[in-house]
Amino acid sequence: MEKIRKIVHIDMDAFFASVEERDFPELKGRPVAVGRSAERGVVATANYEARKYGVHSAMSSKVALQRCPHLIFQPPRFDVYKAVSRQVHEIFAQFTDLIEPLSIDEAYLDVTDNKKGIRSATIVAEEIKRMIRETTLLTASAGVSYNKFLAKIASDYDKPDGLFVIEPKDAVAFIAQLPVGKFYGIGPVTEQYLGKMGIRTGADLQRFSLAEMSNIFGKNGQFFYDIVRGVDNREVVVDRKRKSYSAESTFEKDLNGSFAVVTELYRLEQRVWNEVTQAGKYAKTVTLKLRFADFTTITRSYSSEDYICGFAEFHAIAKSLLTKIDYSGSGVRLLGVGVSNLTDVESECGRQLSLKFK
Ligand code: TTP
Ligand code: MG
Repeated sequence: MEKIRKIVHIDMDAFFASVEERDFPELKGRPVAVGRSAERGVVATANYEARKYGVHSAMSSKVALQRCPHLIFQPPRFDVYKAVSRQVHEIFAQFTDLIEPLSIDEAYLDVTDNKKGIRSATIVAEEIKRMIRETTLLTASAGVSYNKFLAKIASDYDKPDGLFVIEPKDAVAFIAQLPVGKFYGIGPVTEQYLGKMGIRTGADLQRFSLAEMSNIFGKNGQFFYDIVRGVDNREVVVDRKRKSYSAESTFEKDLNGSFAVVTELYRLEQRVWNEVTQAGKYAKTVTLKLRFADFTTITRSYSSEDYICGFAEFHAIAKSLLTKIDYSGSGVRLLGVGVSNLTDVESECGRQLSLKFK
């Protein structure tokens, strides 16, 4: 029989905002967003106080201020967040080498055979949380289960400062009561679409056959069929080198006209650029993706000779790619932008900027 794995998922709580509160104690108890309050600013994250007002990641700063007029904006300090992320990673490495980082503040750990010989994954998770608190003065939430899907859902279930365990025997019942929006890969648009068919919980999904799941989820039918039954055999993949960074949005109402499209594109560019900057990467290639109301999808790429180092250059490239696509006759259903061809090395970027964008 296959050995039951012990997977822990760790996710720092309101990460950037918690670091700001830690370093600026006068912020304690007040609603805080990390980001810029400028006209086109976007909230990177908000503390739990601000979330009570409906402020959340990726929201425009303007809307955030409408929802919470006394919101305090803190400019991001990526170097500090990266340093904390490294400290947390060093703690993980004391337990296992099977670490799969998902983002700056999240990782999966396979602790089945851990370095400290601790039998209980719950005790491993408690230890990690305690060490994170002592070393960084910050809290993390932990999820413990026998696969990645359930461990990630578990860490989200009891946030902040949570520890939630899903035992194999409880998995199917646990999944049954989950709202579909909590499933990996089901965003607000899909959630709404499923809701129209009366599919609201895991139990609703558990009733479908594999063929029916494939009708709903296309090529992901098998994946969803398995996970609603608590089956997820994906391994914890160590040091998966990211080859690209991208962000895309499907719109509830198709976008019409260049103003709307350029505005949304700018938002997506900011998300991508934040991620790339946080990861300390430089990119050469920019790719733009548009899907029209009739589902036709177009992608366009441009590769720069030098690594792109400024947001302005990235924005100029993305915008010039957009001008090559004629979307005047059709609504835009999905918009995406990404960068690839990455390096860690800071280069002499932008040398030829003035030549390229004259
Ligand atoms: P998350 O773990 O998604 O969020 P969080 O840690 O702020 O809050 P939670 O307690 O719910 O885990 O993201 C980690 C950090 O990544 C977050 O602090 C800021 C950054 N981030 C962005 O810059 N833009 C985004 O759209 C998101 C989702 C996160
Ligand atoms: Mg987090």
